[in-house]
Amino acid sequence: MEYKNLKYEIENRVNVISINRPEKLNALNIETFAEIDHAVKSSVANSDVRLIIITGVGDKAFVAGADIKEFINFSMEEGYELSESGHKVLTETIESCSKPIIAAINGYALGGGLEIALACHIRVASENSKMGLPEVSLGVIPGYGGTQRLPQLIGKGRAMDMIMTGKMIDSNEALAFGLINYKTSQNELMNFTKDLAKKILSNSSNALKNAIRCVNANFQQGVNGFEVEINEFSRCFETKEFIEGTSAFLNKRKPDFN
Ligand code: CO8
Repeated sequence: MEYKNLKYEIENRVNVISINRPEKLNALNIETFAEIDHAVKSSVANSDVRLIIITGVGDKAFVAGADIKEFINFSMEEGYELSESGHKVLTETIESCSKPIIAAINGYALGGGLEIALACHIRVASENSKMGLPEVSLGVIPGYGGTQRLPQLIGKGRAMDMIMTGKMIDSNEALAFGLINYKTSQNELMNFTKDLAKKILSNSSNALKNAIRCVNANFQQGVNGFEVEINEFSRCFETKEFIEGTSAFLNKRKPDFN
């Protein structure tokens, strides 16, 4: 499919999805959001892809939030629908994705933009990045999971502070908080993220998929993550990748999981 607001590139089994509305600081309109959903699902279905990187086009913004112009006249019902459909994409398509997803944050990650990054499995940010949930300054609250995922990552007190002040934090503070996993220079962001992808992809895709499911289970209400782990652990046995990984170890060679 041709995307209007995304760049979609596959190289070395890594799919880079770049949100491409730089003149609007990559603000997420409904069309762009639907394209991200489609692009990630296509990559999951594509056996040539083993890992996904989401980033923004330009050197200023990852995503500066949901497109404010689009929801300015919304009714309560429309707001509910927007938030509910957004939750579905972030939870089912991104957070629960069976292939690793890394957010390469290259500038402003605000509101819905930070919420996309929070749903990804790992976050790398360039030193010029600014992250925040400024929704209360607009008279709304984070509507794409920010009130839930931010405290899960950085703790309740810090999340309350960020959400109530609406302030932006820089990549140093984000790193200290554990909001991002790695900080790089602006120039090195994509190379660093691709190197990280390479490292992850030297491991078994099947094991990665099972591990993602187990970690996510820890945050799902009513789900016993330990039981999920027992099941997912046992599912690894008798797979080709388990045989490859263990026999490579015993034969003192690197496993080939491609
Ligand atoms: N929506 C729409 N347009 C945007 C947005 C946005 N979020 N962010 C930037 N733009 C546009 C600007 O309007 C401007 O367009 P134009 O040139 O046509 O006037 C262009 O991008 C460039 O922006 P600026 O001129 O403002 O650039 P600056 O460098 O001066 O400032 C900022 C950069 C500080 C990032 C500034 O643009 C800003 O504050 N943007 C808004 C940030 C924000 O509040 N984001 C949160 C939005 S709300 C949200 O994400 C809710 C998510 C939950 C969804 C569920 C809702 C129910």
